[in-house]
Amino acid sequence: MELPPLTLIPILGDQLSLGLSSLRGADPATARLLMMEVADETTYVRHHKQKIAFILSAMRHHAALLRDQGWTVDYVALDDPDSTGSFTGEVARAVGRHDPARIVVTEAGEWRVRAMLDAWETLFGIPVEIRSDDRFIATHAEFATWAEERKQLRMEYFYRDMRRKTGLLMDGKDPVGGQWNFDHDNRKPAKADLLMPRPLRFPPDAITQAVLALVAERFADHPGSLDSFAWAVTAHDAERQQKQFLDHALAGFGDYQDAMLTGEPSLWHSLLSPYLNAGLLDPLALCRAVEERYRAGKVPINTAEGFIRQIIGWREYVRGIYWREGPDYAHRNVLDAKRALPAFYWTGETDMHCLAESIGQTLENAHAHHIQRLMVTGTFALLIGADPHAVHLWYLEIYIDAYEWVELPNTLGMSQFADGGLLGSKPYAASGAYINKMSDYCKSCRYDVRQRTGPDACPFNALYWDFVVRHEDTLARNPRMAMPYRTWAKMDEATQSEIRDSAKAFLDRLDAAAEAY
Ligand code: FAD
Ligand code: DLZ
Ligand code: SF4
Repeated sequence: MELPPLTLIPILGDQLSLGLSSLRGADPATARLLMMEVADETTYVRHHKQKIAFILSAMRHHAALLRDQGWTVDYVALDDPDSTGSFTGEVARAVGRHDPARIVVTEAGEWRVRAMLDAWETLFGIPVEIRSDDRFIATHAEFATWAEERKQLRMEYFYRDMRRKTGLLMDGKDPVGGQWNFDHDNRKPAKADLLMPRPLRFPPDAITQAVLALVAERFADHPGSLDSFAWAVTAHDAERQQKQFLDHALAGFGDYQDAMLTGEPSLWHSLLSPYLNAGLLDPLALCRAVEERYRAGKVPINTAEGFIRQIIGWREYVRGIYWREGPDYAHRNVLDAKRALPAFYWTGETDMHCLAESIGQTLENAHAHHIQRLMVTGTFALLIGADPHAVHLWYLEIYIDAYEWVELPNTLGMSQFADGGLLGSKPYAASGAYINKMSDYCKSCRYDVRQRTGPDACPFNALYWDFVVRHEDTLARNPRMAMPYRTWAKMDEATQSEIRDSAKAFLDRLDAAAEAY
């Protein structure tokens, strides 16, 4: 009897969802699933050790789950002596093993990998069906249509369309609470107390322990520590953390979204980004659970709206921008910034307490919350004129949730303004006053946040003004920058020179340290 033709279904490391589009309609009897731990993916940037460990362990657990559900999975381990080390090489070997009639795959999350998938049909001489990734709410076509109609691509208007599309927090055609956005209620500093929410920690099981040993041995020269690894690596445990967040942290999320505290890495944040991005959690289901809490009177509107906006607004919007702008987006540099990123980004060893705290925690956990990424490490890199591509590579390698579709627009666009304002209407440049307002960092810093110049002055202060003046040609016409330029013009010349000299002295010290490194 003739055997029915096989379908080969490669599943990438950020496609760990049982409802993945490539699996839909497939017959377990005639489908061969292919999961590949490959050297190319583990080294295309120097990923934080915990990022590699998380993805490999989650892949191994997901393969076991798929097998339990009746699928046949070919699993290529990283230390397989026959491995070619690349997605394309491993698909080629699988085609050789199974002689499939066709390949079905869900689209990749990066231009780099998309180019590989696009080449397979010609390379293997069989039909390759690339399905859209419907774990996202907006399709590429929807985003393109929305963007085409506009001069400025502001997230807020896109977000309103996503509210209408999903029906989340809607009363008929109107937003619940009578307004779309409650962001102005979300700006409170926090105080540490014993009742603060804590994320769950998941002790490594045998599979994770084997992966941790592999990563420790093979990626010893990658940044970060494995010591505190306690991430969930299954959908089941990710759902437990989701529930922990909904029960204990969500209520404070809105109020304290921008707060930062020494020794408190997670505050009221969800820590769900690694699971959402790898496919262990469903973003829409999470938003519906948040809405349910709001409708049941358990959380205030500013919290529910603020959280849902991050997911169906920002997360979807940055993905839309990534695919719309194309692979060249990674090389934009409107401010012509060229400085090397300081070595302390990989060690946390700096006397600036805000940076030491944000980077130290990143090296320990492969995670930092949004305002640390944006207003501490991001703003500092912006102010010193760090090369935005180098900044992008740092964020891509160092965070457990980093894939280019989400990381690049956040870094290059939102944080470094290297796209000239496609994502943000003005650069996220700020003096030390912002960090002082939103955190307790300055209280235990060797620098004085109130001083603008001199050896004890907070470096952010002079650097801020130096940035403003350096980019006058590009930024002075921006109405949202009018205030700083007016303030600068009102300063007397002696003050202006003192500030610029102070910034120059700091930047010279940075450059000297970079040369010595
Ligand atoms: P929470 O504060 O609990 O927020 C809930 C969820 O909202 C997040 O899990 C995330 O899925 C979503 N979200 C919030 N803000 C954003 C945003 N700006 N863009 C996209 N999704 C958002 N997020 C990533 O997932 N991967 C990245 O590589 C990444 N790189 C970033 C780089 C920079 C320079 C900046 C400023 C932000 C970056 N973000 C990135 C966005 C954000 O910082 C993280 O999503 C968030 O800190 C993850 O922690 P959490 O799950 O506790 O988030
Ligand atoms: C990030 C990553 C790493 C470190 N390793 C693997 C791997 O070994 N196998 C795999 O399938 N995926 C890995 N990934 C995630 C991929 O890089 C990701 O799927 C692509 O970047 C597409 O978004
Ligand atoms: Fe950071 Fe300046 Fe505050 Fe020190 S004083 S923690 S460098 S903002």
